Amino acid sequence: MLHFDQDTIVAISTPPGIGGLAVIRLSGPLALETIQKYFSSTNRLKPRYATFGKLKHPDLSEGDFDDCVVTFFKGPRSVTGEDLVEVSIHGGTYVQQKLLEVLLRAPGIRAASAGEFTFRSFLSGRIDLSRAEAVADLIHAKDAAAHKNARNQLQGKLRLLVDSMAGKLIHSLTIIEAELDFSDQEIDVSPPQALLAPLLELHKMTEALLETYFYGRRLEEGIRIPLVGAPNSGKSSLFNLLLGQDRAIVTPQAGTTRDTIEKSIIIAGHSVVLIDTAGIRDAQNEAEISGVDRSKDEIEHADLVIWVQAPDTETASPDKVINTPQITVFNKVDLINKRPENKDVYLSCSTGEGLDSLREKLYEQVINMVRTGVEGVILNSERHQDVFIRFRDQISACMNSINNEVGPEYVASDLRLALDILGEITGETTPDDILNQIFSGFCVGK
Ligand SMILES: Nc1nc2c(ncn2[C@@H]2O[C@H](COP(=O)(O)OP(=O)(O)OP(=O)(O)O)[C@@H](O)[C@H]2O)c(=O)[nH]1
Ligand SMILES: [Mg+2]
Repeated sequence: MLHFDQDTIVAISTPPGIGGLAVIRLSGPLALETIQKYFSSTNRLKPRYATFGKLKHPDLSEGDFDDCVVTFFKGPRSVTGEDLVEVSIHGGTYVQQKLLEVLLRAPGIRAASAGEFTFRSFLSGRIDLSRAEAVADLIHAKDAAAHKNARNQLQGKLRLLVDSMAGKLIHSLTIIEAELDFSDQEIDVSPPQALLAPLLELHKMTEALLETYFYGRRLEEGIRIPLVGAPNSGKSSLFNLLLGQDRAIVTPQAGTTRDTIEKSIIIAGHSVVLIDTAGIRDAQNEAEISGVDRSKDEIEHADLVIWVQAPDTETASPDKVINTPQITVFNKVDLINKRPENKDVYLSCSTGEGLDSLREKLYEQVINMVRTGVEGVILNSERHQDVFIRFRDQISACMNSINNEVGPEYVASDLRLALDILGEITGETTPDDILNQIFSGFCVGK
């Protein structure tokens, strides 16, 4: 639970466990005073200077318990907007715990909640909500594409886009309010119909933005590519080859794979989830029936399906026609002389023939899925999607009001509501419970 208070908070800001160095951060009015009780150095702590010294612990007979480097940032010129102290110490669990223990004993100091440092940055106006969320995305980014998207958002691209959309709404609002103010006077004001064109433009822009969400989710979760086909066609053999490790069990017996197995690889800078599945056939026993159901489920949720066929097996197909892009792979070409026509890739898992061609096709398909976004913005969070859906609907409501020639005061109130919805992206109008939910999703120390 996040607190709206002025307490000084402390937390370890590096992942738990033994590392090279650990950073412990203190933020709040007592940060400097508190660290000075336990830090000794020949140099004075100056803002924005790193100072080498020793840490003292009142309970330890040896006095010093670690060397450290302390950096002090005087508020408001710090990331939290408050006095902030960062202590770099050796990354051993004992050393970290000892320092934390002694700091938490100091009066007026409490342990930070998850995301509380970033929350304070937000409260002090150092970053808006969309940038705070990008911090979490950046930490979790698994590949170059997700990292680039998080960086764009962190650098404020979403904020800029929202500001420009809000600017357009405010312009419309000014026109309507002028009409309200001067409607009883002989002054020429624009009719509300003049607002339809800019509102339609905003509507289209929002639609385009919402269309990026599908790709944005793939950036977060990875592009899902199951290998499907009849039992024994060589799905698990291919899965292992693409991963470069013997992850799935391969045997000559049809029906070897029962449960789905997932593993991520990077293709064209994107995280791709490869899924080995049970061979599709009219299964007899319960375990295999469940396995086949799971295979069909994977086909439903796939972004791209690799269909594996082989000369010594039946050709499996799903119960219904699927619209998902597919690559048909004809495997075990080492066993035959004459190849069937119209397959995308002719492969032999035994000799490796055709593997490069399959890799090229996978690369092309992944590149095909890449979207550039609107002004560099790709929506990747459900919260943002929800806000923009409500925003789009509110813009429609504004246009309807104008078309139905309701009074300008109603149009103005519709426009204000749209503006409020947009403010939820940057945090200006975001309810407290949503803020809590967002920041508590961070780790402690961030
Ligand atoms: N000759 C030849 N044999 C292959 C090739 N690829 C796979 N096999 C063999 O075919 C058999 C089945 O391979 P798997 O990879 O287990 O097939 P699967 O599609 O995963 O089978 P299920 O899990 O039962 O659905 C094994 O004996 C493999 O060694 C190939 O390219 N050439
Ligand atoms: Mg298998």
